[in-house]
Amino acid sequence: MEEELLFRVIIVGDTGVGKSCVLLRFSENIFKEQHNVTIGVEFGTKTVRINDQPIKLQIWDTAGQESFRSITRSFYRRADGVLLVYDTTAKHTFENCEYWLDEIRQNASADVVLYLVANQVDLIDSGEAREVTTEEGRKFAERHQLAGFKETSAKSGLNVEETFMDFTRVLYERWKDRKEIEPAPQPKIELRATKLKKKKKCC
Ligand SMILES: Nc1nc2c(ncn2[C@@H]2O[C@H](COP(=O)(O)OP(=O)(O)OP(=O)(O)O)[C@@H](O)[C@H]2O)c(=O)[nH]1
Ligand SMILES: [Mg+2]
Repeated sequence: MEEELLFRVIIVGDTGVGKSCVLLRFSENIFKEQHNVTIGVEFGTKTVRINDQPIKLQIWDTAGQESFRSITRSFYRRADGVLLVYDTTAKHTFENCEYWLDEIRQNASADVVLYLVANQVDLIDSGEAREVTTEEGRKFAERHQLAGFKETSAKSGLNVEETFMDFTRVLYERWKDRKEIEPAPQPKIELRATKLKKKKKCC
């Protein structure tokens, strides 16, 4: 039985884009219609398997509201990955992704894995205007060399599981690559002072 790995993931993006709903859909497979503004940071976990390897995801769902930015900043440092979310039907939330990337780059570790999510795509099917095209999202992810991009709906569940699985796979591959590069710990060699015997003087 493989030992469980732990990856820390943080979800960021503007208020109302659906960060908490995406997490709730993934962790409990439910959807809430009302917007319960996240205060500070909330927390969820789920264990998944990649190639038979159990991986526990510790997921920090942050508040998009500006007044909580300093709390969010304190969570970047220990994150292995960041899920950056915008709302496909609200252009300003996509434009603000530049701001969120700056925040991440200034506060997270240099090798943090970034994944872009365009949420609320179900609204387009029910008649709401799309304000960000799939191509715009994809190009943004490419330009900034993000690990991946998906369009999701926390309401219908579209692509939510797939997003987390794909994201976890990237985190796992990176962990494996690193393990191979890092030299195996060397056995400790104890150095003991040994008394040198004085050579007998020759006659
Ligand atoms: N139709 C639709 N509505 C969604 C979707 N995701 C979230 N919502 C709605 O959008 C509103 C905001 O969702 P939240 O998940 O609370 O947003 P948030 O990003 O966590 O917001 P903050 O906690 O304030 O940062 C709620 O009314 C949700 O029901 C989705 O995929 N489709
Ligand atoms: Mg929230």
